[in-house]
Amino acid sequence: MNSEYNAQEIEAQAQKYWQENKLFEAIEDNSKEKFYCLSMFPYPSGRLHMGHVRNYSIGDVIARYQKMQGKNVLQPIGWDGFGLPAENAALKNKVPPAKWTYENINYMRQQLTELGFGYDWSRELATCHPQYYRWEQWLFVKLFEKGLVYKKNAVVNWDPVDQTVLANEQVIDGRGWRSDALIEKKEISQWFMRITDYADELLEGLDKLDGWPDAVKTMQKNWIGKSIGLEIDFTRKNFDTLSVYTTRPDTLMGVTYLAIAAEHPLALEAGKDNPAVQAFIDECKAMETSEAAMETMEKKGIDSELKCTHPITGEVVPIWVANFILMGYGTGAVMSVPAHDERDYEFAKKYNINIKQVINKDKNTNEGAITDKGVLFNSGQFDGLGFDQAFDKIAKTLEDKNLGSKKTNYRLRDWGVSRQRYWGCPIPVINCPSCGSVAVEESDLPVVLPEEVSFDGVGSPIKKMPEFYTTTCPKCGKAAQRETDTFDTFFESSWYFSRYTCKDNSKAMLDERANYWLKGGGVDQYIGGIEHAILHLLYARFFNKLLRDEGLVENDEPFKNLLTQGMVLKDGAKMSKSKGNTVDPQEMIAQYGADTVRLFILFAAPPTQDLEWSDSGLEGAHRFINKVYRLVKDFIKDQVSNPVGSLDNLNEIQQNIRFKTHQTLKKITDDMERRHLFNTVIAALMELSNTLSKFTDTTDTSMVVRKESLHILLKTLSPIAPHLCHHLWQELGHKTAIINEPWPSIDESALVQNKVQIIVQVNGKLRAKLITHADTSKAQVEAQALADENVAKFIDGKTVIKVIVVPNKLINIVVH
Ligand code: ANZ
Ligand code: ZN
Repeated sequence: MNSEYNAQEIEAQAQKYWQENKLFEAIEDNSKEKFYCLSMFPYPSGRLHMGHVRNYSIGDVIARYQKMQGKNVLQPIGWDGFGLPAENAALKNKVPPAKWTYENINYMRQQLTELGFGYDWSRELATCHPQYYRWEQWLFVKLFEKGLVYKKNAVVNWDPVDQTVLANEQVIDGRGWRSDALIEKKEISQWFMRITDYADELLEGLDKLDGWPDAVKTMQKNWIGKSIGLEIDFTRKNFDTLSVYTTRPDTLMGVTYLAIAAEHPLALEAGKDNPAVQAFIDECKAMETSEAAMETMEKKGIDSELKCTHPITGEVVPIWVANFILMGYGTGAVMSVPAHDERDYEFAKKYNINIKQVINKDKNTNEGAITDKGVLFNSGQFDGLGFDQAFDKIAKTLEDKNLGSKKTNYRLRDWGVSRQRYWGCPIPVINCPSCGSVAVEESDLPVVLPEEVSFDGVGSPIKKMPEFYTTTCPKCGKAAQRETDTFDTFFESSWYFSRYTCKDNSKAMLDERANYWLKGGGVDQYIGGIEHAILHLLYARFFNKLLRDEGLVENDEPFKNLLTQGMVLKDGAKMSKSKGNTVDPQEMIAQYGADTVRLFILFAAPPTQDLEWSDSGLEGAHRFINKVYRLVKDFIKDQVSNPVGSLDNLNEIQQNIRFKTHQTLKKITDDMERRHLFNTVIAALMELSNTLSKFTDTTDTSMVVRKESLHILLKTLSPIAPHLCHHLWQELGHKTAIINEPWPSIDESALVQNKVQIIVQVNGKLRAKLITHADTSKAQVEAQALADENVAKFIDGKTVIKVIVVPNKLINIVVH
């Protein structure tokens, strides 16, 4: 028997045992409650980083804990295989992206194994395998038939020197990453998915996601950005109209100008006869169009000299062209109310446009726009109304004149899924000169991405491979070309969690097993980074609804509970390669063992908060692991034979040990289950082991007490430090694996501290024995005695004359 803790040996043995006994292979079983525990799958970048270790340690503790609760647990893992880094690495190292990716997967799989994560490896998948992506091509074809995908022009980054489209990451300060050329905006035809058809359901579904952090739900809500307003027509000459979208129709009587986007048809029309307007439009074209940039840039505009008529007052209103109006939102035109909107105020001040206040009489526009809602004035027939009344009455008035109607708008746009990259899933479409875009026939799927390619970084190799793209049209049979764009890699990560349930199915995308694992609200626990709060989680929710409407799954939502873990910091900054402050998990595992690394990372902070890396913290974790090891080894040394004895007659010290043990168990069960506070679980177990290390008594009864406590310590520590606990459990002589043990149950009677036995007499004769706290009050002891069944029998129908209490010893009830 080794007397020194040897992490390498213990961990290799435990991992071998789990693997040989297939302890984490999940099988569908309707007689058991299922628990699907999922951590966001990694991008195979080459090596695990500490953020991964944290994410996967949290997931593993939850999965192992739920298994000990008797649930049928599924914890799968796989690889988010496609993506740009593989292309960059290919260029640098002269290996095809596929080869690089598969090599990384092999290395990282070994790392995950060494960390002891309880994955069902039989379900491992990589999204860059044709057996995976064929099914998203299949789904795309279905959606194509349903009209849920369509083609539209969209802007891309165009490198005029390399003659290629660049990803946003490849544009650095406005220049191409390789060519250093000034990047141009270019419009090309791309594929979109109608996520906006699901905007309302995606929004309303958030209310039912009780297991999600509020912050994430708020971010999604804002991203969807539902707003209810009016579309109002301002008439122009020849009965033409200019429609605006507003959420504040109550300010209609304060409109002093209209503002339209530079791309608005009316602006283009004005530009034809007005060179100054045209020059302004050209200037706007060169600008960045992201919403964030729109917020911060200087507000500029020009009077188009066109006019229109106010729908209520009939007054003439000037039309301006402005750089902060988005063509893609509402109608691309805004009724401007400088008195009540900050942007309009800034603009009106700059260009000397009239400001007319119509809300909140008691406030003054000298200091800026008055944006809060209030009572109308200066508004003719609408004076005195509040926001809701004014909204309704103005809507009604305009509807009657046929000059307006209620309208709901969303900030959410349809999802552009085309990428002009190589290392992605080919979009299964054939472009025919006569038939247009035709979906690839189901029987011809998958469209396989060639993996043996020479990669020079200038554009996608498949765009230069006639052997890939020349084909015939499935409709008319004429020569045609395959689509050479690939899907946005968010496509793959939007449904991988459902494919884990049946990844061996070569006949269908999903089968009944998906419903088994996803029933009751989807994945039971999803764990990942907050950086995925919006896009990944929204796309996954969207895909789940597409799959549901295709009849492939029953649940409405994919993730029932979501935990977003905090970042891993070093010296206060996020650990990252670019900052050069990373700690390599591999080195730490080699030095201390996986259990120490897991324990440290779970102990250093609650899962949802940021964690500061600390070498001394890691050493502290290591000392604790060693301490538990020694505790158990010392117990084994003290154990002559299998300790037998009862837990009924304990002395005070023994009682205290049991009290501490069960009190700890009670606390950590709650912290594990409800709050996921693994750091306080570990703190409580450290305290318990301190108590136990001082209790070295070797009497039979004490050995029984020690054994019970050690069992509880090992079982509850096992989700966190699984190798150590697996090893020590077997050292204690068990033939079973600790991971198959049920979570220990709390003995409430052990939680009664300082127990004393009190003799209850009636007229001097023994009638009962009570167990109570040593410090129980006289009145309470008396009440407890009188409530005893046997005592009641002897005082029934008699009068109690006197009750004598000898504290902690005796109570005598005198009756006659
Ligand atoms: C008049 C008004 C008065 C407005 C007022 C606000 C305050 P959400 O909630 O995001 O839907 N707007 C409409 N279309 C726009 C576009 N294409 N580009 C820029 N701004 C646009 O915001 C709706 C409000 O944003 C609308 O209500 C409109 O300005 C502006 F005191 O109309 B409002
Ligand atoms: Zn054709």
